[in-house]
Amino acid sequence: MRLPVLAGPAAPPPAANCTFGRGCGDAPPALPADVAALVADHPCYSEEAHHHFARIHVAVAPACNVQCHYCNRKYDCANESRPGVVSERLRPEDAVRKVLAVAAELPELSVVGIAGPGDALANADATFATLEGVHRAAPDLRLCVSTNGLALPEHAERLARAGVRHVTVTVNMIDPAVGERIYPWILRGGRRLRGPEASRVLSAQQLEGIAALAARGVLVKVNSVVIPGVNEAHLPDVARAVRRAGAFLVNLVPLLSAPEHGTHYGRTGQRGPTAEELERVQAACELDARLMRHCRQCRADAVGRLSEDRFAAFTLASLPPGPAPDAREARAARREAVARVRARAARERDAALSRVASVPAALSARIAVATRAGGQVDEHFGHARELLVYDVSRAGARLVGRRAVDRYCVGGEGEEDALATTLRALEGCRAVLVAKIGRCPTAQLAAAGIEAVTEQAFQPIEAAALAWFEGFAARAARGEVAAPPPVPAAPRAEVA
Ligand code: CLF
Ligand code: SF4
Repeated sequence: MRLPVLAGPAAPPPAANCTFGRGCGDAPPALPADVAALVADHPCYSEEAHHHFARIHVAVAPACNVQCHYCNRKYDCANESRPGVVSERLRPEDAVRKVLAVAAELPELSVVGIAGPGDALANADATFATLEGVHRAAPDLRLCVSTNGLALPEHAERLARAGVRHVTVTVNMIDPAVGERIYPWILRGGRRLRGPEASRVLSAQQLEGIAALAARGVLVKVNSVVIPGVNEAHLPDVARAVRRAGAFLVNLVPLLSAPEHGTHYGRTGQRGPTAEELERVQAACELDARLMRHCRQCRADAVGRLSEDRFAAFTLASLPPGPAPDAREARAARREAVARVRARAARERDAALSRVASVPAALSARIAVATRAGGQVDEHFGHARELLVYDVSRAGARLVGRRAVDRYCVGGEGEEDALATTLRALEGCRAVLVAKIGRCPTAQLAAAGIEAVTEQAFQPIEAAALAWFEGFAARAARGEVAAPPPVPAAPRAEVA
């Protein structure tokens, strides 16, 4: 099966009467049924799935064949994880045991990934032993691999034969002049290559590897680290090139960089992008590629849904002795239950869409949503550690990204500092949809021009966003909507 390459929606230029001076975009094109089935329960490939399904990363790949200026290998791979030491590196047999034990505990587990802490294919023996062991023991779990792509062409066939249907390749450049500023060296054929030659070889291997996987029916996601002043203007070219090679999805990952990471970029003061810069790059790349916007930059030993980190609860030492029970039936039952929840959410979204069909196309509004799980507005404002930000128009509610916030309610008291962080994270938002909120933060949000909305509590997010938008559009038609207030300082692009 040659997989279709899908462009994302091209955002039209903002209309003169657009409330916020941004275009509103069309609904993204629907996926073909075979591809939709492949992504339906993958929390990274499907935004909707990330509310319902979990992944586990098994850290069986410590070595790397590339040096990136944003990586210190004492920490997790910055491509697929946030900086932080991997708590335990695993042998393949332990990795399989851990996967089965976690799968017995978490019926929502759908994906097993290898994402470092080095490069999966620079540790090919351990990677394939793990993949093949998991596939034998739990064939219903999806296999996922993340790689820098240097060794991809020679492994593409074996990955496909091992049952891997999802591969992430980190592609930060196609121009060696840009690559020189990201990669000091690579190891290839027993030689250490430096300078533009290193980046030329890396880029050629990445594009060839992506094409080889796509030709074998593997869905390729490309992660591109956004590095201001280094590659951000070049990333639309990268998106075009990887799309041509056969990539399915592009994930623009903000650079994580701080002196304490001990990386070249951290030591030399290279900063990550602001939220505004990241959005600009996303808008430019979206013309050519379908984008992932819900990445959590997770650890190489992450466990659970993307919004949670349960790795500490599943260390090798904490696993129950003896073989784990076969939990395939429980996972199948969970998939069916999730399918019912999603079908209901789709019906409610479609009904809400029909109610806003006559709203002017140029009207859109940005809102934030507090959610815990299940794709609903179900988190209290004071408990939220992150907010999902959506642009809402008559075309639907489109995820823009997520914003980390400090928990406002600590020990029953409201934290003023936390509220200041939240207000910055809510830049440009008209409303925040929450399950519950106190009078004091409601008033402070209102003073900043942001409505706190509880009427949509426990409703599916898209339907809830559209229901709020219906009222907003009515107010806009009556001339009751003011321009959003300016916000003092642009926050850094979201990282967990
Ligand atoms: Fe893991 Fe990566 Fe597979 Fe997902 S993560 S190997 S594709 S199962 Fe997902 Fe984590 Fe982002 Fe990666 S949220 S860092 S994109
Ligand atoms: Fe680090 Fe990953 Fe780059 Fe290797 S490919 S140097 S592990 S970020």
